[in-house]
Amino acid sequence: MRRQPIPYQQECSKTNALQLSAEEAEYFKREGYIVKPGLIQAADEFKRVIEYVWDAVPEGVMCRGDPSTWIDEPHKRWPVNLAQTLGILQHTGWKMRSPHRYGRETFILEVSANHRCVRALVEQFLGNCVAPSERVRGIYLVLPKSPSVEAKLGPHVDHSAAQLSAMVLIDDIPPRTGGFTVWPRSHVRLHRFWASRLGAHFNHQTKHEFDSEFKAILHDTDPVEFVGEAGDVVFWHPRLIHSAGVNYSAETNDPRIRYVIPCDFQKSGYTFYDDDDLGPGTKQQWWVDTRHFREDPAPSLTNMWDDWVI
Ligand SMILES: O=C(O)CCC(=O)C(=O)O
Ligand SMILES: [Fe+2]
Repeated sequence: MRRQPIPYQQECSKTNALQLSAEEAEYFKREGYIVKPGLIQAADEFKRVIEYVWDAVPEGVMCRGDPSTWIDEPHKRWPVNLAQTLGILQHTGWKMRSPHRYGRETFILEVSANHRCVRALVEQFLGNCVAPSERVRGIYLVLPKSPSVEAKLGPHVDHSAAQLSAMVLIDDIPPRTGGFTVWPRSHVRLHRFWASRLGAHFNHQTKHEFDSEFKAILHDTDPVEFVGEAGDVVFWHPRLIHSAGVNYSAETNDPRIRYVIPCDFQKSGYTFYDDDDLGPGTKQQWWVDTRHFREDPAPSLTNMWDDWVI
């Protein structure tokens, strides 16, 4: 039996939202995430983002005012030819993203990756040499699952080459409503099995050890599911095992959709290159704003936090 996710509860003392305290920095290093509640105060802009999402929904797929259309397998009505221009709707997950449009809009960047309060935090993790973001991954939705359908978490690691990632909550997310979910401490436990500190490739000589540690983590670690309110931001280490949550809200009298904007950050000044084999690049993982770089060293027992200012 897989462990059930525990809804996030604030674990660090309350601090000034714009400051990363020493306690929060230590917590982030150990657990792999911290939450900054209410970091982005932009209720009107968040409403606009959600309207923008609904304006893009293709005719006949689902209706904003009729939750039954979110639940009765709308992925089966999703026009296949829209995957490149509008993203895919797979089961209950719609990743609204595209190479040139969705995820690159100035108004989306301004309420997420490039918001001044997000940048203030990024600077306290990585220093002041992170270029403004050119894109976020997109707007990621989790629709309520039909009560008659089984759904499970999909724990995985990303191949993003990012140094720091963030999830911006665009709407309130109650428990069991699809909240982003992580396996705390997995970033540290898996660090040594990668080919480089941040790149997308596994070290193939230790791939079987990676796989058994991955399994052990799922077995011994309770996942944490981020619940919260619009404007909360979860900063997370991109090496964490994570998953979109399962949205059970169709089983309540308040079916609701989960909306988040995933963002990625890295320091500038390196020799960046596209990796067409495993991304990010124009062919693979194009939705990530970070790149591989030549100076990325092999992982060692001591180099996990080199380049960070925490
Ligand atoms: O939608 C989510 O909560 C998770 C998305 C995810 O796993 C990803 O962007 O790699
Ligand atoms: Fe992921």
